[in-house]
Amino acid sequence: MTFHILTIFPEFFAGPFAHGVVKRACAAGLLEIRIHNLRDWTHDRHRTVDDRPFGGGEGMVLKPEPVFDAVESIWPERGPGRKVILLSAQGRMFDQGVANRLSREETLLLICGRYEGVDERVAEHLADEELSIGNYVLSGGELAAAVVIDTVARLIPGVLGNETSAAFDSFQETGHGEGLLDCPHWTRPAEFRGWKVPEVLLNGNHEEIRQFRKGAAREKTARLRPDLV
Ligand code: 9D3
Repeated sequence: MTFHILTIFPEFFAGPFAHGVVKRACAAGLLEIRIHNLRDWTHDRHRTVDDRPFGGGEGMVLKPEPVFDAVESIWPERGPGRKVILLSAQGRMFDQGVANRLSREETLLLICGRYEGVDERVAEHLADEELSIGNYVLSGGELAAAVVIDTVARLIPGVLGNETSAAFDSFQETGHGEGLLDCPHWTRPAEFRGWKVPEVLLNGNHEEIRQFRKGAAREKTARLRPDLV
């Protein structure tokens, strides 16, 4: 699977993709990430990508011309398996279900919004979809692009060494079903600063352990994420 990223901060992505699963997926040839500097599609001396909003108001708006020119030069032809996604605070919410759907695409081009926003003609006439990663204010779409790529990369067959892992739909597959949060985990030492690991996890009775984990997952979900029960 290939991701293109269109951004005014190409150097931002040196960090997020240089570790762990994403780095290994790229090294294995299962994932390709190509970063494009939006300013490469400007023509003036100052490489201008923004302008003042029509109608007045605070802040600047990303101009449409460099964005359209960039997408049309990266992809002279559009078509199935080539999806353009605008990352913006106004987008539809990204979640595990959206990630599963995107993981079935061949190639995605992520446009990172900046400033007060992006000229609406990009959302209306260039992007296939507009996505937000949550109800909070970021400074731009770069962090969101890294989140989307990290989440989708894990679902590409072979990336986690598990061909069937892309099949699930719930936001976390726990094996407990029910769409619960994962159960809590403990490791050694069995006692740390006086806090003991639940005895049942040490007794080797796998049916009892399974029951305990299911109950613990239910309890924690009800307490921290009542919206999921
Ligand atoms: C006065 C309204 N503005 C807030 C100061 C709106 C606004 C403009 C630009 C809010 C955020 C941004 C920049 N954010 C993104 O480009 C963005 C984003 C986000 O802010 N939250 C969640 N997901 C995303 S994806 C891109």
